Amino acid sequence: MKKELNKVAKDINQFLNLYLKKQIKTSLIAPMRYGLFPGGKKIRSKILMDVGKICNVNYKTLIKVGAAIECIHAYSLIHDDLPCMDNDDIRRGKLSTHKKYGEATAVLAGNSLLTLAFEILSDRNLLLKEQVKIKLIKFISESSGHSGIAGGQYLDLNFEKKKISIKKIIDMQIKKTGKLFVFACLAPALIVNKDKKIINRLEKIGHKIGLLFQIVDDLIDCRGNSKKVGKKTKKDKKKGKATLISLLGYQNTIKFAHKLKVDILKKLAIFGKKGDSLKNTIQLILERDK
Ligand code: GRG
Repeated sequence: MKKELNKVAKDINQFLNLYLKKQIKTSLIAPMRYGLFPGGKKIRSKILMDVGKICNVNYKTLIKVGAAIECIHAYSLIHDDLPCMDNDDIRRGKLSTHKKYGEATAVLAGNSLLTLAFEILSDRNLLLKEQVKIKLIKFISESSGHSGIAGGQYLDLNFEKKKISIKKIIDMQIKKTGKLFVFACLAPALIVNKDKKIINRLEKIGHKIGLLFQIVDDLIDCRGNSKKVGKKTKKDKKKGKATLISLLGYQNTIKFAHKLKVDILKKLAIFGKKGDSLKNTIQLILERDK
């Protein structure tokens, strides 16, 4: 299982490395590379590949779509670490991008990774019909903006040190983290033009996987093994972050996560054996310790 994840990570890094080599040489390439490489786990791209198996989409095509997802993800991490956001000095086991290059450069490198994602998805070498590319770009834009990652981040910062209902916390986490997972779940279905029923089901699955991923992230923060995780931990409590743990406690949050997994597996059942790879990734998400 981990082997498959590592292969996806390697193939995406290889693609991105070549893609950046072909760019005009500017001073922002180095901080962009710093935020991208060696990079994180590539879980979102693994999910993209898993759904690709369900929808019979070509692996090489999905590597390019995954590269776009990872650019947006890396951008969100660079901006998340800034002093005006979560103010973190360490990310992926090294200095966060603004600590290494300064705040202004980190903001601009992040912005450039966002637009690089759109460049990759509109590239002529991505062998998809123009109409499909437009659909993907529209959907990844919606997932990243005010009704997606940026909107979720706004709520996350706004909820600090306040008593927030479980419904609102879940809504915030689905936006902040879940929306990119929804894109990963839906992109293969959009590529092969699956019917509305399948699209709706994959959208729900994506929301739940994203939420599960964020809940496990909060549990990892609470357990607090900074060395293993490659970033500072036990921050959520200090910052007064609104998480399910802050509301339900650690043990009940674990129970919540297990229920969520069962729920996802039920929703996946209609795909039969084709959904096995995705099922394994969900187990990996639940069991992860970094
Ligand atoms: C509009 C894209 C965009 C960003 C601006 C800063 C910001 C708004 C949003 C922050 C979103 C954010 C950082 C959510 C947390 C998601 C999360 C759990 C990140 C950790 O993901 P992993 O564990 O990281 O997959 P690796 O390092 O493995 O890639």
